[in-house]
Amino acid sequence: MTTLPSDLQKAAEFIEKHDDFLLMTHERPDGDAIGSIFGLLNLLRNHGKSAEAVLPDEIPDKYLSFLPSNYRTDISSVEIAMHQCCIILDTPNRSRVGIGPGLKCEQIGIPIILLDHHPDNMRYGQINVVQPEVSSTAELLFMLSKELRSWEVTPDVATLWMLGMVMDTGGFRFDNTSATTLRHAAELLDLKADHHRVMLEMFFSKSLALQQFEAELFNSHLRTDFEGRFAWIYIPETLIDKYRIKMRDTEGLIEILRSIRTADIVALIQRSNDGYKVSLRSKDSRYSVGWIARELNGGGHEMAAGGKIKNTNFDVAITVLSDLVQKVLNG
Ligand SMILES: [Mn+2]
Repeated sequence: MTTLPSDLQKAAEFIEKHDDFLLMTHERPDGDAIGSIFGLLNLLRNHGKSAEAVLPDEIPDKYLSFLPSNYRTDISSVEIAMHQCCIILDTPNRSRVGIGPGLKCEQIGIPIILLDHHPDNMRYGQINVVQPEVSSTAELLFMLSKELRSWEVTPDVATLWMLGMVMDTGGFRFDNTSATTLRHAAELLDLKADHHRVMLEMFFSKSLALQQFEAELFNSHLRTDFEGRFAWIYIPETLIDKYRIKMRDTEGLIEILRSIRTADIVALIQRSNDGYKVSLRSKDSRYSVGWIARELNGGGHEMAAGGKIKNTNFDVAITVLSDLVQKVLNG
């Protein structure tokens, strides 16, 4: 009996047969995006393939020591066309691809391979490896590397994928941490991933200004509703200015909010051009923040998602959000 190759095997076969890759991920890249793209970049280059990564958005400070010196921050459609194919990582739909201003994902005229773990992935590639049961795209790439026969995963690659797994699982605390995730993490340690460095840089390297910003934010701006079941913070721009914080360096804030015992749903709200950007987390699979995010023209996972309220009136925006939250909490 012959079994059909899986999408992962198809992707591996495609990669083995091609020589020139362009790598992309989502805008405002997080730890999984960064670990995934640079781990794969190094893996491809280590095996004699030519590969480039493009990340137009600025990268949070805590990741800077993990970056290779040579990656692109912009690209033109002519330069895209010079590559054989494009691998897009951790990005559920075309509009979230970090391709830079003035270019659209639809203009990528070369074959696209998608590797992602978002359940709402739109499968906009020629080969779509979408596995929502996998903790992170970094873990999925490690699984891909096992399909690439005799391709060695070097310590630098293992460290970057460990970084992606650690950040998307919140240091193996979130419910996307399966027995398989931990086995894969153990295998990465066997491959000499620098776990200690990842943990030090991710969780024990906060700037004093950021710590003080967080303290004031939680003291003065934390609100709770519905008997504490909904905890939320609006981050005032004045506070960001006071502590000279860059918003891209506040990735872990929402996890502090999620650690409040009574909260089933938490939200972090920021002003954006035409309204408010909302990041959402749930602590219980009965309460889907994925649904709320989709109602707010966004998306993500069921327990971690984000959307946007297109109204510049703060009170109106908060009412829109809390009405949706109330619906979810009341089942
Ligand atoms: Mn991810």
